[in-house]
Amino acid sequence: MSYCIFQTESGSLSLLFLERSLLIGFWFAGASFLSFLKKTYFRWILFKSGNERKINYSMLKYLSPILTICILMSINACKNMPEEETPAEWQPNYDETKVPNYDLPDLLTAASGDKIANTAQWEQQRRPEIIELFKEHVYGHIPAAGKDTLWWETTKEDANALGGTAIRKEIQCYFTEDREGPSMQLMVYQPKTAVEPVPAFLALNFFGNHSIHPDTSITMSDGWMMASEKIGIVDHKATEASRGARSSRWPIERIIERGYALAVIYCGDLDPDYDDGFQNGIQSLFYKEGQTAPAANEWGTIGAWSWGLSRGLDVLQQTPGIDGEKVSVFGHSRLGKTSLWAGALDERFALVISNNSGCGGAALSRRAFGEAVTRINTNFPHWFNTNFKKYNDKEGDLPVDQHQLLALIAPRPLYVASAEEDQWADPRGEFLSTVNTNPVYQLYGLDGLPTKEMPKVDEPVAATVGYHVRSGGHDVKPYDWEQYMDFADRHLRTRPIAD
Ligand code: GTR
Repeated sequence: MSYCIFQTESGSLSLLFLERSLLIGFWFAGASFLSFLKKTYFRWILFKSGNERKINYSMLKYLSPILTICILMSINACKNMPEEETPAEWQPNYDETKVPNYDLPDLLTAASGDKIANTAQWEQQRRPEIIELFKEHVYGHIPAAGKDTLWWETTKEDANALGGTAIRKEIQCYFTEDREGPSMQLMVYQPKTAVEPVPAFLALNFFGNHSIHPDTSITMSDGWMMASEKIGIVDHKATEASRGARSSRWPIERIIERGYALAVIYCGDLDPDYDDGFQNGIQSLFYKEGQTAPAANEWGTIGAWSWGLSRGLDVLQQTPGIDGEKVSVFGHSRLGKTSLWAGALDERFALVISNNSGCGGAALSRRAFGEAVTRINTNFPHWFNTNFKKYNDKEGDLPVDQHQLLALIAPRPLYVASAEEDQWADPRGEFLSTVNTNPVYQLYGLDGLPTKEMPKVDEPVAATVGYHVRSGGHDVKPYDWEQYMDFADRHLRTRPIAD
């Protein structure tokens, strides 16, 4: 993967000079040709009228000053050229020895310089301050204005899903009074035999709710989708081939067997994942009179997705059979960045899981290892707010780093997972960020992550904070889910599951 940024090497400058001189030369040649045509035309008119006289070609005497001006202008254009004009390759750094030296912003020192010594100070002073910084500089503020209407209806229910072991519901959640307005579909699988409300995992998915299981009775999502032949997306629309195309990431039968519910939402219902200037997502519901795009410090797509997760939680908390106090928020990759932000903002989430979330998720930005801020902002300008772009190639200037995002989840349980081959997401940066949350967990008298050493591959470590680096690449595997469910068992279950 490579892309161009621009640099000012002298070689590139001479090339640019040549290019601009040629261009100006072409303009001049064009102008001379037009002037020649004009003269020939007049000559013909004069000839026809019998008044031909000697034409004065003295214009040629202007040629040399014009050429000189052209060359001077060209030199000047190159001198004044903004720094970003000469293309060069951007290369990710995968070399630990080239990771810049950095100091992480201190979790327990407030902006005022006050030392945070107890949970009250953390909760009343430092935590809100850090949230504010993330809103202002990274994920954006959620506009206060807007119609925050939410109502829902169950549009489909299958009481015998998964061979009779589960109930499956499709719940349409509307954000305006009418059904034609923007809405999202929450699909819930819950164990059929549970005798009491069960804990649930809530997550966004990339390709529609129907992509997580091949069951043909699941309503196919008709929204815009990212192009993917492999998943069966044609012209940005789901086709029958996309049914269950992502089922390997969602071991639903196993989740049900272990006594959990699974609730999913297609992220594109909230904001389709492309840069359209925020016309088609839920952001427009929040625009003030005359506003056409979020302000520089307002939310982007990740902000909108995380807002949607909280609306999903609103609904789940009122869904019979679900224990609304025990909902874990889960997300992979860009949706892992989202689950972290949702979990940080919405303390009703009982447990937070980030799977391979990388840059802008669990990984420390200051390491600039693998995907870096400039790259993510260039490829996905709509994910974060506009202010975040100020930190392209300037991670050290960020007033926050990602360990602070993770620490906002304390004292609730947090699990971060990396994958060994997913160097793009910087597994080491994800681990360091996770372990650096410990001071806040310790304020609560809790063990955060019980190790300072990065654990070996496939050897999970966990106390109130859990971490593993799985063998293999960027993906969600049954192995990951087993760790998440073990972790949730430890933290959310007070008694054994009834059969
Ligand atoms: C990559 C992006 C990552 C990650 C990933 C994903 O292209 O660079 O930050 O989010 O996509 O979401 O699968």
